[in-house]
Amino acid sequence: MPLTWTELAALTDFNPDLINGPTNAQSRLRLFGQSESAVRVTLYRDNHAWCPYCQKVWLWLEEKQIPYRIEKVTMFCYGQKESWYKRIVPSGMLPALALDGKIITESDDILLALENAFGPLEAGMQSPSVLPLRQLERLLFRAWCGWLCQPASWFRQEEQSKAQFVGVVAQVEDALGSTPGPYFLSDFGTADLIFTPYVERMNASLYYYKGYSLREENPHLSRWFDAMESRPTYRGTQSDFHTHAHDLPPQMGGCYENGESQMLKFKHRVDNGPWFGLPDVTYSEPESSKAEALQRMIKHRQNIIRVNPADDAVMDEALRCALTTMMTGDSCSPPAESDVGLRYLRDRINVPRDMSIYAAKHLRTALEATAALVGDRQGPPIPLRHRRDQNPVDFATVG
Ligand SMILES: N[C@@H](CCC(=O)N[C@@H](CS)C(=O)NCC(=O)O)C(=O)O
Repeated sequence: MPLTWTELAALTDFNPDLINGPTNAQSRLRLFGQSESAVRVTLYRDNHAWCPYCQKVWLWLEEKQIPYRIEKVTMFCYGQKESWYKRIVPSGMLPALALDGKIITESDDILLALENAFGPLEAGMQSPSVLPLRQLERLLFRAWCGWLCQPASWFRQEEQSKAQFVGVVAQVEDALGSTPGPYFLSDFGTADLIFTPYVERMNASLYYYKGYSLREENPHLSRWFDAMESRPTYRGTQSDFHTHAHDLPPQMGGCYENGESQMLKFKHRVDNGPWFGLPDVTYSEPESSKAEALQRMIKHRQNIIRVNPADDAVMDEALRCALTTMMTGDSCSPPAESDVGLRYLRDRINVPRDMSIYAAKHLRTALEATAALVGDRQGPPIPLRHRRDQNPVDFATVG
């Protein structure tokens, strides 16, 4: 028998301090122990924490502990841009930053303005040591796009695109290997932030679409990822393989599978589990991760059940079954036919928007184990050209 919602609620006391605690995607105001009158900055970033340029600015503010507000905006690929945002930024592009009331767009210009106002994060954007690394990051980005986002054709073969990318990765390895520590320069700083968003997305997408494990095949990058994961700031913004594998196609205009056996194996694992042990995270799991997943499901359960393709009463019971399994370890048979609804939800958990990486692994695992008790049907496929299945208006009533 599944636990009731009241019984489940008694199993979690997860209640993070969103204002002064560790970096958290749900925060709307960050004070770092200062008073609200100290706030000079508002960051406009995308609702789902998918936008890589937003992640760069977000990390900078968190690392420098600058008090700021967060306003979340819809991206074109999953919904309609808010009219209040278009009045501030007519193109609708993200991120944007208000600094002392002045709006700045373009992530690099935002970082420069923040450096002017608050000082750089170690070596800054224009530093002679950072400039060549910024160029290397763009080179890596272009080589990644050339491999991931273009179909193989008579003039552009998969092997060539891969070789080009691996060649630039070798330059990144050299850059990382030339410093004694794990970071791009002797200390963590701006250069690491510049690489973070896309290297995270490369790690996920190349694993899923190409069967190539960036983090496991490159020792210096592996050490860099581990060092990044030692930082609570990065942990708070970090996504998982499942989220990126499915948020990137509409943002990038398509991601192309190579169909190789390794790729098919990796893809199957990202979609169906086991999620523990994937090279999207290596730090030790925090004790609170199951309680976190449970708290997030309890908070949003009404909307989660309403938008699910399964009947509301069926999904209510099925979800309680999965959560009961996650918290107690006991298996709980959900209603017949609930496999589709459970897998629909499994596929729409977003990291870090909804919860942190380990919380999501527990929840996906429990949803899959519970679904498997009643069937092997998958949920409706995740769209590739848009993600309007993730339109935030469906969750607008809960803060
Ligand atoms: N060069 C810009 C690029 C920003 C950019 O491409 N932002 C995308 C999201 S990642 C965007 O806002 N697209 C509009 C939308 O998707 O709604 C920067 O560095 O800020």
